[in-house]
Amino acid sequence: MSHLKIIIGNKNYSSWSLRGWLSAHHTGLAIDEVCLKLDTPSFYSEIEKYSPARKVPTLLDGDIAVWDSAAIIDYCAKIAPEKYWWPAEKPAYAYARSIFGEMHSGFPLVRNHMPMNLKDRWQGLVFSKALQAELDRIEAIFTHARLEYGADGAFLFGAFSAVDMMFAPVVTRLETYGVTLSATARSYVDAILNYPAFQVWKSAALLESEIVEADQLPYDIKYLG
Ligand SMILES: N[C@@H](CCC(=O)N[C@@H](CS)C(=O)NCC(=O)O)C(=O)O
Repeated sequence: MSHLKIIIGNKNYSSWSLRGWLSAHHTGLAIDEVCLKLDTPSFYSEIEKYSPARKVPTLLDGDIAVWDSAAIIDYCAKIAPEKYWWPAEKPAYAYARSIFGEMHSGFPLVRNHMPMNLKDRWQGLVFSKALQAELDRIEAIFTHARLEYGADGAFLFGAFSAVDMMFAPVVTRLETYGVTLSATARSYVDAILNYPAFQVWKSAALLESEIVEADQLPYDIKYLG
């Protein structure tokens, strides 16, 4: 039986960690958790003990280390194959794999200009054209997946899957930065925000006291509120 340990960053800020943590929890296996504080001198001396990439999240399964959030999701699917990770039908699977990869390697403006911060909340923001185009693409992805493949549940492919783990951090950003969404995309965002495992993560995030990022808007966003 696997004994998992997940090394993560601050729950309020570490978007990549959220993915790894959700996937570890999805296995249903017992998990120990080590939370390293981002942007502190001890982060690097500590993370070196666990990960050659020196980044969170890193998953340990006994003496096996897996780093990178997508690799962790993949590994968790391998050790808990009885859980739902991917849709079975070829068209849904192809779309799921494609948007999973698109999220992992894309959306640079959303990543850089809309940092995850679960304690923050904005309304009345206007985004640059380029940033808005990325947000529109995310909304289109949510809408297509929900309408084509999501009928069996509230998530992109029905029940909570690997793809929802991948998109969960971006969902929190849509909420934090008050992005206006269609009813279909909004219902998906609400499903993630109300998902019990995410609620556990968020409750812990709200108790954290560290401030990692300055509370100011990046240049790709204007506040008109
Ligand atoms: N591609 C990696 C990125 C991981 C990553 O950049 N993690 C950040 C925290 S959210 C980190 O460890 N930052 C510390 C640093 O880069 O010094 C993944 O998907 O896990």
